[in-house]
Amino acid sequence: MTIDAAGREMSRGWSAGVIEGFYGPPWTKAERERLLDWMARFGLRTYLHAPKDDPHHRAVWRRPLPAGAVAELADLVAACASRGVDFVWAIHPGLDIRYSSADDLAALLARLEQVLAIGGRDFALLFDDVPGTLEPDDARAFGSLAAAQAHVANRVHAWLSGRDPAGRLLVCPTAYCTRMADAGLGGAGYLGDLGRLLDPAIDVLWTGPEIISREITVEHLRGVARLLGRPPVLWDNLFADDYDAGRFFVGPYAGRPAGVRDHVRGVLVNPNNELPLNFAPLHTLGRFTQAGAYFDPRAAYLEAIRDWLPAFTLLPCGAEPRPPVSADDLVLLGDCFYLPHEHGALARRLLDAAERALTRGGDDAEVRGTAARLVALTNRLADLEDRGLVHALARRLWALRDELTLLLLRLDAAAGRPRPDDDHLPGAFRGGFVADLRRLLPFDPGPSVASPRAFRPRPAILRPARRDDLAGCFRVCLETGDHGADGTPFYTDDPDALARIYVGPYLELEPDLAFVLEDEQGVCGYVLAALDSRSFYARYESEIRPRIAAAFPEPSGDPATWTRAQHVHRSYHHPDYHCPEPAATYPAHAHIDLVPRAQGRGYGGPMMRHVIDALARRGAPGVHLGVSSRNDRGLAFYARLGFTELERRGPPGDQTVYLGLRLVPAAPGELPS
Ligand code: GDL
Repeated sequence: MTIDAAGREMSRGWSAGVIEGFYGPPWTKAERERLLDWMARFGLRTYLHAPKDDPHHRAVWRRPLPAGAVAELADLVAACASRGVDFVWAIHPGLDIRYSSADDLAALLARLEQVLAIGGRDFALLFDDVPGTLEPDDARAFGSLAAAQAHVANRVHAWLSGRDPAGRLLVCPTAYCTRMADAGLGGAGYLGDLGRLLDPAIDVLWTGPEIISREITVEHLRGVARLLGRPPVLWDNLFADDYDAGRFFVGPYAGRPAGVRDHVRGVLVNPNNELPLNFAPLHTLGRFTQAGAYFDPRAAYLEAIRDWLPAFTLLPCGAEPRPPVSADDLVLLGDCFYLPHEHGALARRLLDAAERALTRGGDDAEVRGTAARLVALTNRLADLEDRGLVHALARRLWALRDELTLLLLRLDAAAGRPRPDDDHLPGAFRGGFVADLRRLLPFDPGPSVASPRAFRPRPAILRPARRDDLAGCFRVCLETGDHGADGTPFYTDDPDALARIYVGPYLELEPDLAFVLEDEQGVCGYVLAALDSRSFYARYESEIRPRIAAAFPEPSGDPATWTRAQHVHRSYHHPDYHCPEPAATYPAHAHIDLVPRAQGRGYGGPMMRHVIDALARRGAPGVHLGVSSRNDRGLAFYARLGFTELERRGPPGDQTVYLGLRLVPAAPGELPS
């Protein structure tokens, strides 16, 4: 593992941190200092300097750094050192290097010499976004791009080691994600050859299955490590926004289970071009590095937003006092600019409601309320004290406000109240050549993105849960969250609400008693258990509940107006740890959920028997579980497995029936319970 609980580096790995590796204006000195302050605060301790559009990094890499640039870099090296952040200096020679040229190698080393002289120790050679083929003289000398790049990198590394044995070198390959490798970029066998030829002490950067990877799994990283002969250092573009001028990303570091940390030599994120918008992404990355076995991105996001709130202080302007920006406002806004492949829960809910209102008519009060609140918020945000933040947000908020205003006008028109003051004028609104091209080229991502895995029908298998099953199990919990039916429509404001108590704690505290059912589409069920309910609840109380209660405040106001998620949030604050009597006889408990496609196929019985066997093997004398008194099928199912009723709780007609099963024969003379 390369990142320990305090986010520090271990072995020769790289601690988590930031790559300034995007296209667009490089950050200024002041912005970098702010970044480093945040990094030190969040426990992120590597800064990789690789601004694509700094000419000294890429376009004119052969020329010696001018004195002004050296002085700026020296300040940056010192700024990193004063905050305990490792400075890594990158050069990007790949656009026109001749790999066999002694002059080009000398030019590279001369640059490194300049950076060593001002205190730099760690370096990166970047070959991303460069031609995947060789010029004829290099092809003759090396035969393959991999051999050519390995030659240069190994020479640089050997030279560096001679200067400072502790200095480290990172290389970014030309095929730096699975999609590029699969497309044959760099030639057949490029990555395998590079992994074989590169000195084992050189680390390799990798962006995941894609350039912008929605998910990076442990399984994926295992494959990459096999190919490269070493675990990669993630160059994570999750928050990069240089490729889309209309967006930015302030959602949480997500789609990477905590277990990923054990399969990389470092996690570096290449974030939003606009430095002020990186607070929450980096805050959550810090939490990811420090989390235990399970990381809850939404909770980390809510915490980051609360910490970010002071940056949203309004200027004291105007006669009327204006309401301050609240954490709820900021969550709503952040949900509209969440992650590349995912809207935040509130934005998704607004979109769903808008679609319903526009296509089916009916009650549009919720849409109007949320849209109007966002429009008012975008107006208020022009008056922040932090002008850098205003300027970073301005153009995207303008676009958001325009579209929301159009939405409100369309709803008015649908309700028979067309408004003459619509200023969405063709040519000005959504105009321009690029917009016309977009209209000409409707873009359908198609099945390869929507369902990347080819359909291979096979029966589901039951296997021990792994750390990276968390997201799949959370999905199962949601899809069975409405008394066994799909709860998705009822938990749009917080889809993870139920799983945070019914799944997360079991995977975290009782991983050996957690089993998942997996079919060709992924996790489709689970059975989870606790060996000793009282000690399980005690650990939940001390290790987990404080975390989730802090992230999700107790809802206030009339409970009749709460969403279902809010009722669940209340239970974070008022837990029910009931254990049916005789508790000593039935100390274990278990529960099972199967999504509809896995129901009625005979999986439930074997799954329950499996967990019962596991509990018995670990010495549990008995197990209990709760079933709704209205769930006749469930009651019959457990009766067939040998469970008997222990007690009932709750109002008549809607009771929880507690059932128990003895796992060891009663000792002679013991009274039957
Ligand atoms: C890339 C570039 C990076 C850019 C990012 C997002 C790598 C290794 N290189 O391909 O500079 O910011 O995509 O557009 O990711």
